[in-house]
Amino acid sequence: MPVAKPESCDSRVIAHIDMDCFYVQVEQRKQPQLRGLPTAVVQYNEWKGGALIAVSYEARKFGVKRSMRGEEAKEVCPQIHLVQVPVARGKADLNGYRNAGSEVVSILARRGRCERASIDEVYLDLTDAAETMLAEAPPQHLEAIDEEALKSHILGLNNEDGSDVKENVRNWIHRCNADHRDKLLACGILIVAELRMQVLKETEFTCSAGIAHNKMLAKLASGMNKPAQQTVVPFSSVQGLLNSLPIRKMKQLGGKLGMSLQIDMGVNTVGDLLQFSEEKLQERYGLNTGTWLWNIARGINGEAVEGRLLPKSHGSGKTFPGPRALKTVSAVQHWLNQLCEELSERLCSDLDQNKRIAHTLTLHVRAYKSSDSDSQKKFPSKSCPLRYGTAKIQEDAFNLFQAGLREYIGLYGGKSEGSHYSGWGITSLSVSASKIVPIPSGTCSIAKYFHWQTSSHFSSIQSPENLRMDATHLSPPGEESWIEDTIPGLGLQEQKINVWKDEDLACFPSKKKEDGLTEDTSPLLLSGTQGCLEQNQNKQQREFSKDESRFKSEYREQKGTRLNNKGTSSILKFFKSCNPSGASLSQEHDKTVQGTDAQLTNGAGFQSRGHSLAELNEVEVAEENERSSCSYIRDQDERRREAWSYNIDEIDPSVIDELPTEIQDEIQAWLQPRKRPNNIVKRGSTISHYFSPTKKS
Ligand code: DCP
Repeated sequence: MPVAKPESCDSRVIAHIDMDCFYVQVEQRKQPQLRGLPTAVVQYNEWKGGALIAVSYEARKFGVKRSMRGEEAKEVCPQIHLVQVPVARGKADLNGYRNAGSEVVSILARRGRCERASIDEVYLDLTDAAETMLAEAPPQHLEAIDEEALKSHILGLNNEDGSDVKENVRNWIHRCNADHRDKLLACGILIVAELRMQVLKETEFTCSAGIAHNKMLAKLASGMNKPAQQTVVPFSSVQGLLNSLPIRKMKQLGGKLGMSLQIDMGVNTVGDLLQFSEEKLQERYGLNTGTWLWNIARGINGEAVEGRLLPKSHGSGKTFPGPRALKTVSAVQHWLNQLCEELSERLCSDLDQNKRIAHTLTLHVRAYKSSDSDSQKKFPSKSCPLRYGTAKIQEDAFNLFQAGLREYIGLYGGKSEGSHYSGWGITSLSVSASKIVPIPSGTCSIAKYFHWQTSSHFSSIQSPENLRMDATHLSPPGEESWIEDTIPGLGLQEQKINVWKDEDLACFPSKKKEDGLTEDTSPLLLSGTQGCLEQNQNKQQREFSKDESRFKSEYREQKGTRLNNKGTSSILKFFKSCNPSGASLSQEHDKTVQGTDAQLTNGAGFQSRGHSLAELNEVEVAEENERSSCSYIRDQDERRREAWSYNIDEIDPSVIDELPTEIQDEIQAWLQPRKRPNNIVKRGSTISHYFSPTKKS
């Protein structure tokens, strides 16, 4: 549940930076001949040309959508270039995209506190930088304002017909009588424009940005004018922005809470929330959430930008749709081993590069049973303390699977071993490592840490009670010790969690004890060996640096001809100079800068990110009375599936944690069993209403 945080009394300047069609840009940088052409990145599953996961803006103009498969995209845009996501270990390899995201983060972090929110999104707290600018070089005295800043969209700025939009922006930035908050935002406009140009020069990626007084508003604004543009929300325009915004579009309201607001309270837009007192909302949703809801209706959001440049968790997953479903324990074990190997590599790399350690291993599974007696039952997710070493992670993940399977198929169904098919199918597997915390600085404490972890695990073979205790010990400081739900499942497997058996430790070396048992030894405890951690790491680093140096030399070559354009002051000029033939981005940009056109383009752009739920809600209302609750839910799922045109089995589970939060919310809402709505109030609340050009903002 969301928690209300008091908004700091001093004004803040927060930016949300969102990369444009990110995976496409990464692929276009690798193949510059694709720049400016209709391009899409497709998933590794090649069925019907593969599912599209990122679509260039040039392709979007032809009606290509992320929900399509490659073949459909070819139908609407025969000249489209489809690039397959890189594959490793038989699954999508996102490392190239993650690294590209890190390049951007490292540039953005130069001007303020930076929080990496997903694979392609970042929040920045620019308050200090803006205050400094205001004190030292206030924008109202600036004679020359950068072109890119002048192209900003300032919500509520009156761009009457015929007026020069850039001139209006210049005047807004120059206002001497503006209040302190708007003056800070004016600084934010200049800083963000400069940062975006810097990102473009150093990485060749364009991004869009929202600039406002808090994270919530900045995030809403960044998607409004894409690609390669920035949108500002002055305080006076907040209510206009929120009033007709569909409630489910708000961060944290895409799931159960948003659904309850619609179903139980008849709230379809953020503006609808204004009718409820804080007490009423607290009565219904508890003190914290009630206050949080009351606040967001008024654009108040005190959430701080966390200084976090690294991901909160690591995951590796794979889907097995349709006939590819895994039907034997040995097939599951094979794939779990692959996934754990990748996870282990990433953990080692994180440990080595960032000195961070993960504490919890979680297994998520999607499954079906062919004896359909209890089709609603989900395969339970299971967690346990994470032990470093590929073989250990593989073993623990497999044990978690066995424990989950027993619960899923019932006590007597668990006899399926080896290659024996026993009436279930696994359509998705993912392992993740979470509760990642920095190791206290200094090798000595790292060594102690591992020693402690090792001895904790020695006791974990004894009983579920010990497991519970271990979890408490292993929890990062200040974190809740363990999720109770996960304990019973582990109890079932207690005899199988045998830390002594590991011999194939890809990450940490083991040494044989005299009694024949194997003892964990951290590479950090073993002077001289440094273990496979380093070997893995060196291998990875060699690969990365090979890629990197290849990129750098290509980049240097290109830079000579393309990037040495010191006089270029805008993204438009930049692309014109570096790709005269691929003018479509420039055209798109030109078009979107033109007032009304801009809003229409926004509507389409935003719609493609998640239109279907908002539209669907209206269909739900119209048809609600005709359905029994059971078939209703089934139909809704079907309908939602069609509207979203995304097969749940095809969403790569390993990427979900890294995707933008609204997509995560959407997936979450989709996976949750739905209540039957009984009092939804029908309102004109589609996303297209929100972006309607006639709307006052
Ligand atoms: N992604 C994915 N699977 C999905 C959705 C997205 O793998 N179902 C990946 C590909 C995207 C990246 O995440 O490039 C970022 O997602 P966004 O929603 O930010 O979309 P884009 O960056 O592609 O486009 P936009 O310019 O609309 O933000």
